Amino acid sequence: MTEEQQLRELDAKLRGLSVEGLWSPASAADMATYSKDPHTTVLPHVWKWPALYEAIQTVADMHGLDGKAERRVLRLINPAYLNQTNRRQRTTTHTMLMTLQLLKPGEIAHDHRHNFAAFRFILKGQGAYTVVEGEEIPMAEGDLILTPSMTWHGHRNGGEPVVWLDGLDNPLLFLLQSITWEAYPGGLQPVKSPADHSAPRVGATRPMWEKAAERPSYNLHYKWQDTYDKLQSLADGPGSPYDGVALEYVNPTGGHTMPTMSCGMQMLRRGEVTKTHRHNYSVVYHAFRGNGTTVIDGEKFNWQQGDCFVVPLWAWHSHQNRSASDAAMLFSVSDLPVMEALQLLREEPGETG
Ligand code: GTQ
Ligand code: FE2
Repeated sequence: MTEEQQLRELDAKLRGLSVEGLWSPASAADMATYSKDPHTTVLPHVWKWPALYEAIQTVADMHGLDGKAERRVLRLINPAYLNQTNRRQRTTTHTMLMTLQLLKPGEIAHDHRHNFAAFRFILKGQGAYTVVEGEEIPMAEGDLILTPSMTWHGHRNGGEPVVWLDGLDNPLLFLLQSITWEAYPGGLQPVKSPADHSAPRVGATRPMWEKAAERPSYNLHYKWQDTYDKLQSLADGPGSPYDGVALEYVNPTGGHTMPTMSCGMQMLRRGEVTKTHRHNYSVVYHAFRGNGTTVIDGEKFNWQQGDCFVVPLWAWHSHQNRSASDAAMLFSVSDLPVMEALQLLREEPGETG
């Protein structure tokens, strides 16, 4: 027997013992792909708004929500993951899933809760609201509404067709093999007495008889007007060299939006071109206002209002507002908090910047 044959025989025997030698050709080939830079399977991609909007309207015209699906949702699938046979791996990035959702007048998307966290960024329409843990939150254009892990939530519409973007961390929870989901018994949770739920929780008062542990440590509703005013107040300053006037939606303790996802809104002033950098978290953007170009690893990706696009982790990137007269606004979500919590966060400036 040759040495090679002996090794293969040993490999087969070891396999029977549920072990594997690092000398196997497969192991060696895998080791050879390691380098000082991370490798990602996430691809850069732009989803154009007109096609997305037409698709969600077409399905809304075809049938109501009842019995067809839990939510009327269009999943944005990264081209790299279109052929994944497991539905849970057909996602926008390896950690995040973005979906476009439409709720018609009179429709109810029943209450449920899950341990994957989600948010809604409202794009179009008035008169719908999301109920989160008994709080009725009106959905208005440009608002961000959070449904943190395990919060009961559902959507109801008493107005026009309303369209929003959902962001979810369930690809990450899939990887951790920890996804849970449950329907609210009876379908609809009771709504608490009307109150201004959008009031800032920091410095706000609370009934003393509520146990401290029952008080949510998050803000559920970020109104567009507040975000816009803050952007305007910073418009004449230097901003960030890589992102322009960029805001993070912070939780009341000053931390990231949620433990697994950081949401942001950045303004690129007219003609603004940012410097190039890269980091080991991925970002999904939505062009809320304006037109621009994002250069990702040397390739130009043009975006118009309504488009969504992905900047994969460790890809060099810079943004440009193509308008000489109007500001561009980019809504974004990233998995930065995950990398930070694991003490794996890395960022590098580009050569020119
Ligand atoms: O609106 O609660 O896109 O539970 C995926 C799962 C939206 C939602 C999605 C969900 C929701
Ligand atoms: Fe949900």
